[in-house]
Amino acid sequence: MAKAFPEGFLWGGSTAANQIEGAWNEGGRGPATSDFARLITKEIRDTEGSFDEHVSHNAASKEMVEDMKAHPENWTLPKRWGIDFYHTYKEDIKLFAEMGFKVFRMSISWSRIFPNGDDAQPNEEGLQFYDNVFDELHRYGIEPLVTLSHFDTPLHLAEKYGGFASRHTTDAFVRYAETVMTRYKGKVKYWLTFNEINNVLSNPFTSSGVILDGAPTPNSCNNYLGHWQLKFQAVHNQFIASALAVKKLHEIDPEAKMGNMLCRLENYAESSKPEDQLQVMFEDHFNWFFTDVQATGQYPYYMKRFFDENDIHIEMGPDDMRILKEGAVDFITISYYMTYIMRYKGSPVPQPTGRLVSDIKNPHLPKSEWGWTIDPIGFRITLNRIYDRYHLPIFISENGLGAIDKFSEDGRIHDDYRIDYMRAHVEQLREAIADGVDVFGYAWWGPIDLVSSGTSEITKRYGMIYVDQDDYNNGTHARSKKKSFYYYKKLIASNGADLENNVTFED
Ligand code: P53
Repeated sequence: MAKAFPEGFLWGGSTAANQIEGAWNEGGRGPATSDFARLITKEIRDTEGSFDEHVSHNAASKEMVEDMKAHPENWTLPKRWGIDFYHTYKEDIKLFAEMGFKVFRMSISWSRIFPNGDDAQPNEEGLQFYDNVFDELHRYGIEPLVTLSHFDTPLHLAEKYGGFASRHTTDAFVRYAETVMTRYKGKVKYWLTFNEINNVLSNPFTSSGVILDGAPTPNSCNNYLGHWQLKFQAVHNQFIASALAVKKLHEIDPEAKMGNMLCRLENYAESSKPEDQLQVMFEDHFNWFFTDVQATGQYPYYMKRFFDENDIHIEMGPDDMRILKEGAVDFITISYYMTYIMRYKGSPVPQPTGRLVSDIKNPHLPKSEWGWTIDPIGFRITLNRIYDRYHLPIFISENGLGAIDKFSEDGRIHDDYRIDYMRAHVEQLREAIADGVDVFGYAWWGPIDLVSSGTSEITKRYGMIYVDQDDYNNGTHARSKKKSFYYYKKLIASNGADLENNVTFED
């Protein structure tokens, strides 16, 4: 057996309200941007084409949202039903407890609390729902780690203000944050502001409620490049929202901690040409940027050139720099799925790609069925680089493998590929900790099958718990344990020491 992880290490799983809860129009909840993310199946990707293997979150134009509202019957919108966690949370949390979870990362659906985002009073039924969820978690000694905004801005704020393009949305967010941080004081110790805040560059609508003009192609947001002025303004307004939430949390509950959440893009040069390495530096900057601001409370030097050369002017309030400075986060969180390859684009002037999936493949690495490279060593590298840069404790808020699961003849899912992925990543996580990196928890993305963020498929399964439903919500919705369930349970019970895959369904 290998060495155990540090005592008290938080093993667990990670989800988002918009991908599990369903019940989109129950309990007083208002519509959110995620309710307008259409299903993008493999057939659609193959016939209509896509920018990446992964297609971005669609519904980027006013026209599309209007059409979805007027003719919902023409669209498949799976985030509206999720996996029905709104009704099954007790049963699902019981299964997490059986695996031995110490932490459950989840998000609050903003429009369950403020149905329009800017209502005079919060919706008590929504507040009560999360009280129930937190109480249920604590019954089993599971610590909730809660994201305030995970790709589900209230639709009303998107339509009225263009989401975070306007400072009105910042104000609405701060009120929402204050409401829930006060209500759940003592129940929630760990908070995150915005999920994968860098996603605004590729998916402005779902992540930030920014609606762009112009007609996107039907299968995806064709605006993932450009629109920098608008997107970086939205980013700035989110930074302010985040900083104010940090400050408020410290006032409300000095014991509680607030983290950031970055979709960490670790980049390798395609060759040993210095130009390719320069491109890595550019792309790195556009990824670090978000955490640089949230962790240090300052805009990094390298953005000035990009803003100047692209005529980007961020509108800032007189107190903004002070607010940022006072609102630096307490800890760092990342999602880590894959690494990327960079090739020089021929310009010495930095430009972000705005992509979340690299278009150049690494010949040395295997890929998932969705084309995401599998790179456990990259995980160790990225953890070292992050720690080296910020010297703050790190929590892994997402890591996982989306795959097609099939039942074997014994009626079970032997998902050894998922176990292999997890083992390899946890092994590298242990190496990073041995290197001296301060990591205090690891949350597997989608411990129970859920609706994919990027494509709204459930057939892109991440779970150790199988949910019997297809992309159109047909099925019994019954939960069953995959082989990885037993693996993770054993791994947690040994505090990370038992990495061998010798589990059976009888364990
Ligand atoms: P899905 C792109 C690339 C890496 C992570 O993603 C990403 C995305 C956006 O789709 O998002 C995070 O479901 C996100 C989760 C999401 C998960 O990764 O597209 O925080 O909401 O489900 C996996 O396979």
